[in-house]
Amino acid sequence: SLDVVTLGETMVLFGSSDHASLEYANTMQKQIGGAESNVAIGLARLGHSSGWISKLGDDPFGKYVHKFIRGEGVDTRGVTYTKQAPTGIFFKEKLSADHVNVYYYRHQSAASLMEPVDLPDSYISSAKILHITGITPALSESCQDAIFHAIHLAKEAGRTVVFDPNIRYKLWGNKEEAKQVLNQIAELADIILPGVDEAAFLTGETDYEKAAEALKTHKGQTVVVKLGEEGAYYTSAESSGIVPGIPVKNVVDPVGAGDGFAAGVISGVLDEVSLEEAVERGNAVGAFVVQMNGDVEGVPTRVQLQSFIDSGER
Ligand code: CKP
Ligand code: MG
Repeated sequence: SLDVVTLGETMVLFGSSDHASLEYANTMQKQIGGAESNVAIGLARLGHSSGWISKLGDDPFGKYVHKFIRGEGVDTRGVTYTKQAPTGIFFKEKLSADHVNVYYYRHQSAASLMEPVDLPDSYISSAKILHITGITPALSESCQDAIFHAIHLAKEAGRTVVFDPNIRYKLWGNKEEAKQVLNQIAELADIILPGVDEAAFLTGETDYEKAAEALKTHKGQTVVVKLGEEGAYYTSAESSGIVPGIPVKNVVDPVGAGDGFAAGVISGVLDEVSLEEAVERGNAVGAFVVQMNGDVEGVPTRVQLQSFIDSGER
């Protein structure tokens, strides 16, 4: 059985290396992006076993996504194909290093057709950790059902559920629905990893310590609020505190930082280090990701991460 299983949509990503609006960009690079596979790849590079479940279109892009993820050492036995819909794609518009827009072409994509019967039940329930994000339930009704089914399987088996709200307003019909569904998932999760704005949106509390408290609806839950450059605030039944961010000399592409952070935290949880140390690892992986073009290319290997932490060089 695997350390971590995750499920979600991964798309082909077209990004321009020019700092220009897509209206004027002339060349595009073909890469991939998807929060859940970013995490699975991150974990694989850090030496853990991870599996990614999804549905791809029976098209060249589907095969490209599949091969890329499998090539990173992620288990893809839970991937299925459909002829009913294409693999989703999206475009990344980089106006400056920290001003990035994304444009999705994923409505009614192959992954949006995922439903509970597609899920390999014992594959999910046997993994130590289930990682999910708030993107998947925004894709379709059936994807929302699939997420709740997966959570149910993991909980029945006594596994740990890690939830990154990853709120994508472009995908949700309305904000109220997003708030309601994402809070419902948060209540079921053991570890919740919101960004500071997401925590405020979900709870109505702008103070992140209060928001983190409000997200803890039952004993034993851990909340880690990502504070961007400032680092992260963590709180559990045992401890609370801030782990300062790692200043980065040259931010090239911020997309994927949250997923790198999640991979780092989960890696720490698997290694049974303290929560503080797990959050430090999350910050470090996030710092790597933003220094490289692409959503997942910058994730370090275990060796790179260790020498970065040891060198104290930031
Ligand atoms: O929160 P992050 O910047 O780490 O998430 C980035 C990913 O799945 C990206 O790879 C993209 O494909 C997505 O989030 C998304 O659907 O927006
Ligand atoms: Mg995120």
